Amino acid sequence: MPPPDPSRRFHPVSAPDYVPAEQLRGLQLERLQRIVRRAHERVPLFRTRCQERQVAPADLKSLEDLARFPFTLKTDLRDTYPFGLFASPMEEIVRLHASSGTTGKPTVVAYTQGDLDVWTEVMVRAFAACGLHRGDVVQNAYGYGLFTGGLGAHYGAEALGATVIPISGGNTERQIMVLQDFAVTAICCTPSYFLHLTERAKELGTDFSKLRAGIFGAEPWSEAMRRRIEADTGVKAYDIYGLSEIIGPGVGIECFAQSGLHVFEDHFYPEVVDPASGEVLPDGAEGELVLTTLSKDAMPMIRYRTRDVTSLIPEPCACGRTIRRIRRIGRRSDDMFIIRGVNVFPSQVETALLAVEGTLPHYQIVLTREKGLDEMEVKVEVTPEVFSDQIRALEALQHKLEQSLDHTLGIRARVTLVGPRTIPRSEGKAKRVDDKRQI
Ligand code: DLL
Repeated sequence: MPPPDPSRRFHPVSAPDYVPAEQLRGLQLERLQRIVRRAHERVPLFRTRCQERQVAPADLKSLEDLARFPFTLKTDLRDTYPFGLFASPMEEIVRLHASSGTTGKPTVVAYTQGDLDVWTEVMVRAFAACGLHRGDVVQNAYGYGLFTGGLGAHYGAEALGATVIPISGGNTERQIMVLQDFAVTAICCTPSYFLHLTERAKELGTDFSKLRAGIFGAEPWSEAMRRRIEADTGVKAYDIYGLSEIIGPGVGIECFAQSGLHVFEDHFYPEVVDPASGEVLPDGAEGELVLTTLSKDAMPMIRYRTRDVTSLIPEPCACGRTIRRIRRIGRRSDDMFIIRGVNVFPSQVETALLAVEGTLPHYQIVLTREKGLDEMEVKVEVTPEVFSDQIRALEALQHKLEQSLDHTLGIRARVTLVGPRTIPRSEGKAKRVDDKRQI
């Protein structure tokens, strides 16, 4: 690896990934006390919740005391839409991003310049953990825009001193041309998109001989998928995790040992709780990941329920990092699914369908993977009157529904109209999503 460039603001080698655990706990407590005070002073919803639970910032004397504080939920962002959880005045906020909410409106997140610096720092540490350095050519195929993937990876790779190609998502043929012609050594994208890229490249008779690392995340993927990618392409596939509400990508990443994701615990404090009772579980036990931002000023998140299911790995890692790891996230405790990197809640689909006249509230979402690309079909029942209509009228309705879905979700889905009472009724929880995607 080339020597660090002293003119760079962030030095992966001086990162606190290796500090002794005791020192790290001290730092976490100090930061936690500050951020809880800040949220209590500036965010009315948090203050009210604390009062209801009869707990105050002064009660936070140890890290374990955090368990006495209230959770923050995704619906809290919706209920205070758009800016209700901000703890900084607008003049100090330099960036907004957004991700899918559970219904029509997105959830909005904010950053001060200091927050962006923290984000860049954790992304530098993330890239360094999987062996990237100055001289690497990084094709950043995460979407740029309101999604945090593009800009998060961009700033991190640039601050690391790598050469960034800000290609964003989509346009597969151009991605393949750039991968080859620009001698790309690392790619950032969703694992399913990488599968699609490699399938298409094979069809075109192209290979990516210089590509050695993929930084894949934003959706669940499996060990089997990693094995497939690595065997087929020779690219080392690293899992990166993050979520907009906490910062974006860079909450955690795998190191060369590829056995769990190191969480940048000096900025994001992890707890794992029982999804039903909310009780904190011991290290090693599987449950829902709850994260608290320790240094984010614009929008501190105290005990944010991620709905991502994992466990904390207590054993030390072969790489020597002292920051703890979480197991790869395979599923969620709610019904959100991710398609082509976009988060979708069935409730959003429902909102979009019911906005159009002539449909019944019975639908099923079928997810498949064709040539490595995720496809979404929505089967929806229509009223008997509509169903006996002319084919033209049915086509028009189908088109309207597809437009409504595109408008609400920001992705294309195929709509199939079906007759009344053809979608299986359930006796308990409706199974809205039939996920047929393998690996
Ligand atoms: O997906 C941030 C990100 C961008 C992460 C690029 C990694 C790479 P959101 O759009 O807010 O943010 O979606 C967050 O995506 O709660 C998980 O359910 C899921 N997710 C993200 N990374 C992984 C991963 C970005 N590595 C939601 N494995 C999270 C499994 C993941 N699920």
